Amino acid sequence: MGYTIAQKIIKSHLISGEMTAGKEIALKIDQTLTQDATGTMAYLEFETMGLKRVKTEKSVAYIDHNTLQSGFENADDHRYIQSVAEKHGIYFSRPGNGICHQVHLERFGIPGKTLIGSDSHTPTGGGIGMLAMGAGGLDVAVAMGGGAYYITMPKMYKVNLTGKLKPFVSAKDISLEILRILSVKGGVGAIIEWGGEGIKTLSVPERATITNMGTELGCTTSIFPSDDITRQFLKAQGREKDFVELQSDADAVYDKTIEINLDTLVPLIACPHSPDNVVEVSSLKGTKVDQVCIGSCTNSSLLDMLKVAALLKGKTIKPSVSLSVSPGSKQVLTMLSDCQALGDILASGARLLECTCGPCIGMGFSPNSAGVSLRTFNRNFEGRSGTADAGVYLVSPETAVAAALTGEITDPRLLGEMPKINMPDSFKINDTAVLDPETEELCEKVDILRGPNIKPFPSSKKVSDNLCAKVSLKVGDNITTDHIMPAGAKILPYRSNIPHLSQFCFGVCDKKFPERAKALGESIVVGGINYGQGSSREHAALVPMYLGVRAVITKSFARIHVANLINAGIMPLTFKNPDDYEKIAEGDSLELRNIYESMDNGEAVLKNITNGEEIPLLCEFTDRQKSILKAGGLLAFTKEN
Ligand code: MIC
Ligand code: SF4
Repeated sequence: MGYTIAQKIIKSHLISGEMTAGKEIALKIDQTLTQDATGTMAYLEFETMGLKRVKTEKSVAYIDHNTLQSGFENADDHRYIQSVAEKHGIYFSRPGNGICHQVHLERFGIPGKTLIGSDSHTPTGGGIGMLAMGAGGLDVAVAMGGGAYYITMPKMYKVNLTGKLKPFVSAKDISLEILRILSVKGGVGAIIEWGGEGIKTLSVPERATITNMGTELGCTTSIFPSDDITRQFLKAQGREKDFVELQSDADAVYDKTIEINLDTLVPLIACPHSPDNVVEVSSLKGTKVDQVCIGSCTNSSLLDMLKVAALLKGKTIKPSVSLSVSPGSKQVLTMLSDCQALGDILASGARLLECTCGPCIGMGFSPNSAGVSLRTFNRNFEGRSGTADAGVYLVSPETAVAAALTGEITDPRLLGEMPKINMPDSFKINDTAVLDPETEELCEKVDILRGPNIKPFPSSKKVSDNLCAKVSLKVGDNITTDHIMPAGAKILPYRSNIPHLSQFCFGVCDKKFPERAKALGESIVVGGINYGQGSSREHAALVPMYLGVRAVITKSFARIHVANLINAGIMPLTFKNPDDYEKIAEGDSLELRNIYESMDNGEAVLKNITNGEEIPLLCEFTDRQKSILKAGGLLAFTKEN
């Protein structure tokens, strides 16, 4: 039996475990990336390991999220990360150099290598055939220290593309179509390989849009073959030497195959508040639009920006619309400016934002109250934009421009003729905004610069054999980490200050949660399907841990979050019968006895003291996970070992 592309990379990086779907495997990690919103915590964790240098082939620290320096906090965190990077052998991408995923694709990604990043959109690297996965900061810290990355061996899905996209239909519409087909939980436990004749019509930036947004399917990662198109891209980036060809074997076996015919695809749009709430753009024709944002790690490549510039050229946006454009990297911005395309964008009335995440994470440019915002981004979770009652829609750059020009949701095919855009034969290369680390001989001399915003890491507790606690919160299906630990310009600067962050925990669901959880001392949270989807932020586990949450019981979990809970020493448990979710109410007292024995059996019986119900739960953990929980989290476990 042959191998899929992902299986080939896994096989060549396997440290331990069996390559059978559902079993735990340990992988050697070649590259890591961090961004600043998760990086400060990741480097604090790395520092506790007491290592002199990172042990990866390449580790890069990006500053791209917390760039709105409205106080000392973000600036202090940037300096901290810069000094840690310099000291410990990590490349440092300065603020303004671009969004981590875009820059990593341009300058560092290598087909066939493994990459983990403390950001859920790390799978962007799958656009050039990397096995690239999002992870919690602590897992990235361990990988920087040379430790393995543990995942559950995924199932293999294949998406076969046939045909060719019609004008005004683009890669983003392919992403939205697969979300429409599979939903935000349809990829959990799987790696999605993209193939078929249709991929030959897709450039690397288009492929990267698709692997980027694959994250929204909940999958472990997404990957394209590394072929001639990949070679061309790397050559244009002056990195042809990094090219290796990667294809799946003809007799590779997939657990599921999905067919998409590009010829019949039309412009799509994801409605509030979920990326899988997808309909045809034409069905919302005439809906008034207040704001349009173009950029984010999904659609900020040079190709995207050139399209936008060509469509805006010589036109003026509607006075009722506020349009922002954030190029993905300094390279993109420089090339846009060199070819005058930037002038066309600005002349249309657009506002140019920095080459950062910006509005995508609520870092400025929040919509007006009850505003309708069309964004080329990947997430439209409730409240994420920074305006609680805004309606955020996800669209392609083409649909975004159509809305900016007409002031309403408009099928971009009505814009006339699509200008022809070509990928350049060579990109403009200037890596001055990437700082090399200090040499091994001199690194001792580098001082770490710590600001007052960095507060001590909260200590976790060991999982004890018995737990008796009240339910501090009961939530529904598809709760995102943006619900658990919201982001935005006001909160993000405190990512290295868990006590401060804790005031906002579960703010989207119930503002009284922090107070209640604190008063209870220890408590349990109950959730529905796909709990913890979205961002990789380990803060969505560390903050509940700080507030005394000892266990989370759900119908199912998202991959990165469940790992973060275990790393924080919080027990993730699932209902054996999902309907039993109804047998627990907020405020109920729950009891779990003989937890250690239950962990060994994989099953536990939960007693609801309040109503007398006995509820069977699954507590299936690997030996490693059991030891981490018993030690009180991965940091404590790593120190013990
Ligand atoms: C996001 O898109 O939600 C983020 C902000 O990039 C997060 C990381 C974070 O919360 O810092 C992610 O995707 O993991
Ligand atoms: Fe940044 Fe948005 Fe991409 Fe997250 S999804 S990395 S916030 S651009």
